[in-house]
Amino acid sequence: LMNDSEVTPFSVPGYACQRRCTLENHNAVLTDALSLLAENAELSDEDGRGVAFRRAAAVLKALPSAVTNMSQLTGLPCLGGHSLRVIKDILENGTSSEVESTKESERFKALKVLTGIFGVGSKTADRWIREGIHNLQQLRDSGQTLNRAQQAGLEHYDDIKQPVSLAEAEAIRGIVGRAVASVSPEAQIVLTGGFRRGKLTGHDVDFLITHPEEGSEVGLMPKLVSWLESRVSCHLQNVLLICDVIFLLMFALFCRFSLCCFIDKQTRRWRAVRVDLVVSPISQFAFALLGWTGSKLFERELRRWAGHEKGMSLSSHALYDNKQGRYIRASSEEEIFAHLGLEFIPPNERNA
Ligand code: DGT
Ligand code: MG
Repeated sequence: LMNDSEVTPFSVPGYACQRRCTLENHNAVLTDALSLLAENAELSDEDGRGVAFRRAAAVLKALPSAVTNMSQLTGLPCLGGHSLRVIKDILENGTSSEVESTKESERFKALKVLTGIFGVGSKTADRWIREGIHNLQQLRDSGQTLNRAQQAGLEHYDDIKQPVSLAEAEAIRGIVGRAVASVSPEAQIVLTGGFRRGKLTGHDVDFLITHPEEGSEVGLMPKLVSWLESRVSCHLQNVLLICDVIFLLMFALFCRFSLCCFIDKQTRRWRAVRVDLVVSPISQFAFALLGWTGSKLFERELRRWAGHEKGMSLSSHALYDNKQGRYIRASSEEEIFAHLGLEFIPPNERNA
């Protein structure tokens, strides 16, 4: 009787928020393929299909070793027929014909380029494609009306496409930290998003700002904006090199803004980087920290777990118990996991 380890099926819990998933991925070829199909579905407004592929990829990311045989997948959650076909194709042929043809399709390429412009979503990109616009030059030549965000996005396209390094994120943290300290000395700023999960690069830099005294965070964002605008006027006065940041765009949609520009000290040239700033009252800080740390799928799964398994509603602001009809307070991420009946998962293991 053989007990071949190759055919011992893997076993993982059903929700990504029940699993520890570091950045170490033993199945990158498979998860890249499924992620590409997820991206294509999301760009085509098929969110259900997108989530299905994301969940399947997350299950494979959580496995302790590489999949070599389809029989190892028996009984794993979230692997639907479509995902299994793609995995089988890759295990048998080295590539998936569906993934390859998607990657090469004109529509996918155009959607990627156009939605790569800051401020352009899949609906806008789709409309442009139907009008015959497939690339940046065609967009520039088309005379389409662009809003302010999109204009800046188009202007800084190459910079924004380039990943942000941890060193850049830390430099920006220093700049924004100084700005925050000068408008509100007690306020605190935390790096969230992928960098908090241990990633070494990101598509943006995410910060969460709070104040130890409830209510004192009110008005913090406008003050921060004024401070940064005074730096812009310093730029206009031709002392460019001592002011290392200007914010190009501020989305005053509540307490959030993004897209900034700063000087790269080495090259002495401006570089645009996406920065997401969020301000949270201290009473909501733990929820905001959990909600803005990601990964996106981990967040989605936390909310699904809360809703389906616990009868609760989780957001980046609060946790609500639907049966008891009341909000549940928490002052740390650990407390939120405990309220949800989940084992605490530290940020570097939330890379679902
Ligand atoms: P990156 O930047 O490529 O390394 O990837 P992440 O993981 O930093 O993802 P990002 O920057 O898009 O978002 C960070 C987290 O913030 C993500 O897990 C979900 C959350 N998030 C993003 N956008 C929104 C939003 O509009 N509302 C809320 N509540 N959360 C958001
Ligand atoms: Mg990010």
